[in-house]
Amino acid sequence: MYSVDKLDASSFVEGVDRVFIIILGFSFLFLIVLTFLMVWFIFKYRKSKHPKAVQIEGNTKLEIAWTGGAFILVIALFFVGWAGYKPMLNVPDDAMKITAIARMWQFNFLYENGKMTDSLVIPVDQAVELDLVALDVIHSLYIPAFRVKEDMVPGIEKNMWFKSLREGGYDLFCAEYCGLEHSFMNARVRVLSDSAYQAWYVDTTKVEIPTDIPAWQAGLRVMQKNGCVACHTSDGNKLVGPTYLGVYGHMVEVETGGRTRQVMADSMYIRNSILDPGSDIVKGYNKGLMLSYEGLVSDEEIGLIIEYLKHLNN
Ligand code: HEC
Ligand SMILES: [Cu+2]
Repeated sequence: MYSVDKLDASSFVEGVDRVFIIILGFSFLFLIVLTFLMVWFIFKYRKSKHPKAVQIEGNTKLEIAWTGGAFILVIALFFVGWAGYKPMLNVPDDAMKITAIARMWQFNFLYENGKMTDSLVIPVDQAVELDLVALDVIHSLYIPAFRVKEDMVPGIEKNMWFKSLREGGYDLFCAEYCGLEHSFMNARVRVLSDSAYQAWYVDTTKVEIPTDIPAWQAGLRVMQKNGCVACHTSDGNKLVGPTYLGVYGHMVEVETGGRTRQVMADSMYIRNSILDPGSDIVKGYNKGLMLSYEGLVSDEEIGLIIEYLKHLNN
């Protein structure tokens, strides 16, 4: 079923929208008043009525009025904005903790019971605190429907919190340009009823891999889910990383601890490339771009990835 996301789904919506609407209102007001004055002055002081230019020296009262007026307006707007912003700074004590992990170009969410997902699943009416971890470069976690956005900076501990008031699905974006596939770095927020959330949370079985499709297709699914396809193609083109085409079962030139050597790309090598990508660096590529998938991709899933790589060579 097709439905458009609702755009007001957290307790911050009111405070943020209020200041937005007020500023927008003043912007329109000034647009109309200034445009009117401009047109009116053009008409009033046109050349045929005033052939000789006159120097006007200024008007102290007027200047005090608009300086003072603008000052009061801006300070008032500050306090309206502050009222909307302040609740975001105070994380409630009963907030549920989830760790958000960003890497080029994917989000993952780690729950307190060890569950890991690529969409953020939370219960409705419950304060949620996200610990923000960036593994490689600066990202930014943005959920428009919740009116929250916070940068994720490698090496700096940051957090954010929110409380969703409405069940449903919402978009989550990376809002900081973080490289080639930045525009595809997004995820979904799923807000569930309390009981649905509890049922989901206690189910710690690994994400089901469909068994009714060939292993190589399941392997491709695993790679799509983990964002591998952002850096690797299957058609022979270089992206951030080498193509998967023709890798399996062939010799690869890699740099291991500063020494160049040839290795056979067998199952061991593929497994090692996924769990410890920094040990063998494929010649012509940079170290440190691909991060370890230890804990994210299971042995079984690596098996399926290998089936896919084998399949590519047939
Ligand atoms: C941010 C980009 C990026 C992502 C995401 C990424 N990789 Fe890589 N990958 C690279 C780069 C760069 C290299 C080459 C340097 C190296 O060997 O570490 C590489 C190397 C590899 C190799 C060795 C290829 C060869 O030609 O010898 C394999 C296999 C591999 N990646 C699999 C994966 C899998 C599976 C995933 C997802 C679970 C993945 N990669 C996600 C960038 C990425
Ligand atoms: Cu990003």
